[in-house]
Amino acid sequence: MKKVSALLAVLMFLLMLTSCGVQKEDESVHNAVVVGFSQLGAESSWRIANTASMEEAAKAAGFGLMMENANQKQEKQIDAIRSFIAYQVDVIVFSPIVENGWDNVLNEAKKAGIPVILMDRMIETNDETLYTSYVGADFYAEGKRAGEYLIRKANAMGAEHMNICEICGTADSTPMRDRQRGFMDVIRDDPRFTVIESVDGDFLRSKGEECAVQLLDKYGEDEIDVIYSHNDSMMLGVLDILEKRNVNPGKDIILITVDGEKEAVDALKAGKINCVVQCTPKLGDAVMELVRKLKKGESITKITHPEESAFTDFDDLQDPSVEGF
Ligand code: GZL
Repeated sequence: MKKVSALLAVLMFLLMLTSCGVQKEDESVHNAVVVGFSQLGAESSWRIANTASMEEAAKAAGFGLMMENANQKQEKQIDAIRSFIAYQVDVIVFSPIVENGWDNVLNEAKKAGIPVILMDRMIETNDETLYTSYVGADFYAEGKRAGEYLIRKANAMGAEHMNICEICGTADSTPMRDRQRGFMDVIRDDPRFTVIESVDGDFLRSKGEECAVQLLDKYGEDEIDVIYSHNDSMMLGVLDILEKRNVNPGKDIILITVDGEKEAVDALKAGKINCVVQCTPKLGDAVMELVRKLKKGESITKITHPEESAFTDFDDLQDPSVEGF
């Protein structure tokens, strides 16, 4: 009899262990957070660094990351968001390639009860409830920094007049619209400055080269005093062409760019670029912190801008803090 009761006790103990085990496993599965992430493409070093930041932050947070790369196509981003809804991810994060055309798919996410975080770029909508939060730069402030640098540089040079060529990022994207608006708002009332042309470089180095050829062929290097590029990739394409044509970059033509990738900051240190406005790609930690708060039912801020500044040829460029990403 004693053997039977001992056997029953062992069986009960094993059953208890396995049931706890199953429950623990259920809990761990149930609590696994899955983030659906639609990345717009791989057009620049900034974008590559941004993707890495998201992957590293998700891993560090212990979150699953379903990432879809849209290769610069809005329709692929919309398809990706629909697949995240079907999969019933916990949170959707995406960097909208352009500002318009998102209301329908974001209404589908809203109906599915899935919160949406905009990372890097903003959308244009009349319904602010379509997204829970935005994490990304204040591009208008970045554009203003570029304009403020140019005024300081013109003052230092005693320039009477400067012709400016602007090389723009992806049309209708937030960084393109606001980097242009901020820059123009600063220089507009200063009679020393004339923007002789704005061209579309789509944030691509190859198109930056094409724009430089087009502008130099049209105006000649003597007619162009300043080139303002909405990102480093396009500016590095401009540098390639200026050097091929024996135009002294940073001297014959003032070069102002945005992002802060290492190759551009190194060109600043070499005197080939005059101003690099910072735009950090490292947004992953901020995004995943918002995801963590959302999952715990905590309230989150609607807008998060990272701290940013600018490196210029007025700075001590030997300072170790002057470095690119
Ligand atoms: C800015 C980001 C822009 C970068 C470009 O936050 O959206 O897109 O400035 C990138 O380099 O292509």
